[in-house]
Amino acid sequence: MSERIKVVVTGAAGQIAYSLIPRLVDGRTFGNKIVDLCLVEIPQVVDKLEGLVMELEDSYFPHMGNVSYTDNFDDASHDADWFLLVGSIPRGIVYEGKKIEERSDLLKINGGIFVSQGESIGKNAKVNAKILVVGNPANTNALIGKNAANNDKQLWMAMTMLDSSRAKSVVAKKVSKAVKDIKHMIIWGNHSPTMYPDIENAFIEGARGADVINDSDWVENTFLPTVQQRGKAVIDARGASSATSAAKAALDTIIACESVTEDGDCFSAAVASDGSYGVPEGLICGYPLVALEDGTVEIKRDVTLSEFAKSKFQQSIDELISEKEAVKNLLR
Ligand code: NAX
Repeated sequence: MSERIKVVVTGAAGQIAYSLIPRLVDGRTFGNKIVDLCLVEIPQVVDKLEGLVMELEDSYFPHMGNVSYTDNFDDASHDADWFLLVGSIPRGIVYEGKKIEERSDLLKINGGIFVSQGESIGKNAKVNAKILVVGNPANTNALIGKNAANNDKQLWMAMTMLDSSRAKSVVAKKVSKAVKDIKHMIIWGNHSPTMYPDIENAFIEGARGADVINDSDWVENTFLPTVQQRGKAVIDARGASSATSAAKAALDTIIACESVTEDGDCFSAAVASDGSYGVPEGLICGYPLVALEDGTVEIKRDVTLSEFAKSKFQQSIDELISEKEAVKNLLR
């Protein structure tokens, strides 16, 4: 009999989830495992999920197990293996009579959500559960959730895979190669415009980016701002934020965690710092990661950063420190 896995998705009626959820049960992301889905939404929209469940049933997914939906995250969290925490309140909406424009307001509102979700995960989920926070501000939401969960065996991540895929695409175009030829693309720091996509340590057909791309003006004035501002560019062009690419990045993060990382390669996500690369312990920071044979995920510690890279990375670390300060009342 095939192994079963339980996956909880929040924000299940949102646009990322619509692209993400069917692909969780398509037999690719989790291989042969039977995937039980538990979809979570806020009470105001939870009933809409009936329609999504109907579509999933109508789609002929042989690997789909039980599908349920709820507005009660605590109930949903029991014995779950994976959590995709996509749900959050976006910037620009009116919340309790106030238009949410400032990152600090966003941090506080969403932070509150992640305290209760973290507590439920720590108490109810599988001991080795993996949690991927997509909802922004993703790193600090993950910091709050992990802190509330207080369960060090569970792996809390914030998504930076989309930034890494964007960076690979920009480099591939620059050197006229395919995206599959660009590997080891590390996103250091925060999932925000301060992130540092590390072109110097990327591999372009096996050669170091620093040796292939000898154009510091292009790196500083084209590559970095293009990747850092890509989310905004998509919003400007599409009139809505990235959805299908964000869903693909979440799936790629799961696949990267579920399969042993190829020798010499790494993948990108933000995890709790253990002090590696001088980042204050506990901050959820974008790092190079490797997935090991025993199913655990570790920070890759042998990457050398140039002085230029260190100064860019530091700006992002400083931002993470100030975000932590802004939510300190939500940390135990
Ligand atoms: P949508 O507004 O389409 O969907 C979000 C859904 O979350 C809504 O249906 C809402 O009702 C639900 N929700 C809110 N609070 C919830 C809660 N407490 N429990 C369960 N559900 C809840 O947004 P969408 O475009 O799907 O984006 C979702 C999040 O991803 C946003 O915060 C967005 O900023 C973030 N993104 C993160 C990215 C990353 O790389 N880390 C990239 C894409 C995206 O911008």
